[in-house]
Amino acid sequence: MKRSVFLLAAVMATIGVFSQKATTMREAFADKFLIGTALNTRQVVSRDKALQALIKDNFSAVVAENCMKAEVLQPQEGVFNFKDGDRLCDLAEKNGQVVTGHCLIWHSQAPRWFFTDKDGKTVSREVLVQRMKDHIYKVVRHYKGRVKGWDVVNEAIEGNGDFRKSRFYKIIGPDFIRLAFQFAHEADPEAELYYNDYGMDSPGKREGVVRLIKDLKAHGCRIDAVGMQSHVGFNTPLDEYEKSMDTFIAAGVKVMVTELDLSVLPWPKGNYGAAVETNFEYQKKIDPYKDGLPKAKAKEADDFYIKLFDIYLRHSKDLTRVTFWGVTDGDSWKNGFPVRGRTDYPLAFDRKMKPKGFVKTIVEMAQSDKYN
Ligand code: 9MR
Repeated sequence: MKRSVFLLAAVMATIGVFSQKATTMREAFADKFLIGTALNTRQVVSRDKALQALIKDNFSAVVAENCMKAEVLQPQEGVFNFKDGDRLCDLAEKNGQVVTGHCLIWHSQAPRWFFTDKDGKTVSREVLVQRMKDHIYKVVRHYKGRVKGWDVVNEAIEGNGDFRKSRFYKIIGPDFIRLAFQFAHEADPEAELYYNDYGMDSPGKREGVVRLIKDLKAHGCRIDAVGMQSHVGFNTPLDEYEKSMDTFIAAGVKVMVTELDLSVLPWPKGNYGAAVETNFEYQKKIDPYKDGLPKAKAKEADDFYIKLFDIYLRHSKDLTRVTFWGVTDGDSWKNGFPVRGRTDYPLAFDRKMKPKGFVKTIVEMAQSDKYN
């Protein structure tokens, strides 16, 4: 009798009944960091069961690709449109996923009215500070308890470390950043607050961001994490990228990878405005994988992603989230930027919703003793 129980247990263990091996990113990274995706509204409301299962099974966190930006949330002064953001939160709550708010203050996709009065003249510092405050208060309070943390300010620093000369900067001065963090904290003292930017592998940007972290902390502002967007390419220097991650952590914040994607396409040089439409040869050269990604390129992308996740897993004590900027390749903004109408392959799932080769590898890596 005992022998047959033992045999049964051995058989069950062999077929995996007792084994705890995770098969999805969500399970595999559960005790490491949140693993997220950006969702557009079409995906949020989609009735495609396979897509909904993919979103739920693979990701523990979501962020709105566009519908929580100021232009959408407050298209006219005092007129708020929370519908799509609310739907994203509904889905996340149904799926047990953490929501990040993206983003409160950004020079791009800020509504025009923010900066001008009724006669079209540029507003004063006082007016813009008040508008910023009203926007942040209203939005952060609306999502209180539903959004874990906010990208408070997005992309305010140039590659050389200087402040971007945005309209917020020009009208208010560099303290617009501090004020935004202060207002967000007043509106929801529980919410985590992040500074988010791209091109974080550049030494100049790294130094500028560290100066900003120190300034915010010196003024008693809450800042929980720096978001490294991570729109990377094969030529992104990973040593510099990792150095930035280490430097931000040493400055006393957590880090998050907030908008991960890997473009496999050549970055066009010069202005392709008209040439793209008119010169077939030229267009072909910068859109080489329209009919599919050659195996060697797919392997190069897999290897690059594996190197990235090696960095992420080695930093999992201080890295709280890794979010892909989209679900499947077909939905990525990269197909339209910096040239419209190309075919890129930047994400974890292909156009048929199949996981890329690297996904299996990083799921295994997450569970290996190497990163414990
Ligand atoms: O992916 C977003 C795309 O659909 C929008 O058209 C674009 C508008 O500027 O914003 C994209 O998302 C950006 C994000 O909000 C901030 N970092 C850069 C992202 C890619 O441009």
